[in-house]
Amino acid sequence: MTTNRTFTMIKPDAVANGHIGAIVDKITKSGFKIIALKYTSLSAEKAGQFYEVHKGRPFYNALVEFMSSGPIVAAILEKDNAIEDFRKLIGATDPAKAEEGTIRNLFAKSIDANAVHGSDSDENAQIEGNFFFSAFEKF
Ligand code: DGI
Repeated sequence: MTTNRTFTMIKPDAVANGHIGAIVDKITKSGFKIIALKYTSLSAEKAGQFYEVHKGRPFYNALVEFMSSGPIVAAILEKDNAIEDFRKLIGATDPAKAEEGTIRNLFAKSIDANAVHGSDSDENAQIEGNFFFSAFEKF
């Protein structure tokens, strides 16, 4: 099923560095509508579940530790072609390779702490949105 929604997190590095406002501004100015938004945090257990697909990869433990190191912002966003357009807006996983003007180019320092998450498929956007938000929180 194709949807026009994606899921994002502003990761602990970007929250700690005071970039929530600038990132949300960039997201909304790029045409994404905020459907749900939450300031929260992940326990190591929850972070491990969220990134279960990467279990066994060399960076998995560091990723789980980083993602549970401080508060995050979770959000569901809506726009035509949301998945692809949002991946373009955030830029490459490694900020050193992210195009100029992308969120990771502007706000991320390293591949480990890369400022934002963006779903990579409609199916994962649904799963990830449901991980953080109950049905009555999503309009
Ligand atoms: O969808 P992305 O966040 O761009 O990338 P992903 O879903 O493949 O990986 C999830 C996160 O895991 C990514 O944002 C940062 C981390 N990661 C992915 N590949 C590597 C990595 N971290 C390190 N140190 N090295 C990697 O190759």
